[in-house]
Amino acid sequence: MSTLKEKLYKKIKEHRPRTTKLIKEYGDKVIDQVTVSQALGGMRGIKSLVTDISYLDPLEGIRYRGYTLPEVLEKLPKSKGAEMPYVEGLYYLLLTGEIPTQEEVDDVIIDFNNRRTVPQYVKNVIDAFPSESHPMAILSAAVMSLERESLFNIKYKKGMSKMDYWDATYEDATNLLAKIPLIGAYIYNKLYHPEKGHRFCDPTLDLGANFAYMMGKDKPYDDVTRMYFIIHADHESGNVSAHTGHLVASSLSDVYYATSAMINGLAGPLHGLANQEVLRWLQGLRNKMGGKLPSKEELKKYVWDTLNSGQVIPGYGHAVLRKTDPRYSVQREFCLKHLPEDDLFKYVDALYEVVPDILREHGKAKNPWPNVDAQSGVVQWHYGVTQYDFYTVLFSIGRSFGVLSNIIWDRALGYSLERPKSVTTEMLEKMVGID
Ligand code: FAM
Repeated sequence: MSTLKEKLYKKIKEHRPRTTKLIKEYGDKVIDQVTVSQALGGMRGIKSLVTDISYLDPLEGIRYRGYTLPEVLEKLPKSKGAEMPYVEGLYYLLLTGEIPTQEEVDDVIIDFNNRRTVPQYVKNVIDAFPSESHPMAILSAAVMSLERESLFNIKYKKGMSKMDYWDATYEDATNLLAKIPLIGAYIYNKLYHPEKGHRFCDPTLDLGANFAYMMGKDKPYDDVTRMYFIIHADHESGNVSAHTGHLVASSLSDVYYATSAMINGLAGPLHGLANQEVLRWLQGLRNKMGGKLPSKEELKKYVWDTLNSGQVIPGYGHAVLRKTDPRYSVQREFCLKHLPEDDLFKYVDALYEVVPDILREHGKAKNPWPNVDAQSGVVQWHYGVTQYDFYTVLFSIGRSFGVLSNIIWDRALGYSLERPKSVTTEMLEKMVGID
């Protein structure tokens, strides 16, 4: 058993009694209530899920196992000369709650390298897609094609004990996480650079560096990759992608079904696809301005025109956050250091000065501040990944680390099949006294 898996099992055995005690001794305690607007409005903010992997505070932003993003980026081990930590180290932190040593990360890197060969039949599935297919549809199908490899399924059919579900789920999840960056790179090259063919992974490189290599991108794209996957990994359990993965897995569908479903949820323009919508919107602004930086008045007009046409401002607002997204700030720091003169970065920075006030004046958005998507595409564009339909594939790869870490723990703690209750409109009317 790898050191990560041993450490994880130790943590699972320590944690199980806490969950059991809560259910057995405090199961009837009320922790929240549900209003009509929540039942009819997307269950906003209803406290009805439990995860220890991450928590999202509306005013502080995300914490992974209690660490803020700047703390995660500062404390996790990095390869020599790298600015951003190993993604493998993040997996260790999300699963165990501990910052790994360099040796512990090295062990995970070797383990991932041993699991990352993508079978030819997956590549055949990807190649079978028409070239105008959306890369998210291809990614979702490619992940599904791997379902035949599920160890959980094989063991479940043989009568695996519930106490061992976590083990088979860990194996499936780690196998998939080792492969999904390579699947993403294969999709990129198939859709956008068929003339270049496909590179084989470099066994001497960690996940982030190898992804950059397979995408055909030079430094610092290895650090861009590590940063991107780390800041997109998890955002507590209630967002569409995280909750979909958790929900599907609650029926004991294996990680391949759950990850494919998660990807499908992330593909929505109000969720993960917003990062490509931001680029589309920025390109529209740049074309309108003929490439020159707009004045503050021209910028304000462009934002108001978008709102008055009934569209949202992509990259702004959030269902939980009520401040600037720390994931935006981390990327902005990177841009200030590496691409301060980038055209699109200047547009994003200029928008930061005008959009919040306009959204406040517009009077609808509860959160007028930028979210992760306002900045993420600009970094990719600068380093030559200009096909913004692909950006949500990058988001999906990062988010898989958080969603799969949660699913391993869901099975370890014996979380049940999810089954909230629905009511009819007529029942709601009676509850509130409408005759
Ligand atoms: N531009 C214009 N209107 C906005 C807005 C924005 N950026 N954000 C919210 N609103 C509107 C929203 O459409 C709603 O209007 P209606 O009452 O007419 O439906 C109203 O303000 C209240 O919405 P809210 O409660 O403030 O936000 P929600 O929790 O309903 O929605 C978002 C949250 C993220 C879906 C919403 O802010 C939005 O559509 N943002 C633009 C798309 C985007 O950037 N999505 C990515 C979110 C990111 F965190 C991610 O998941 N990757």
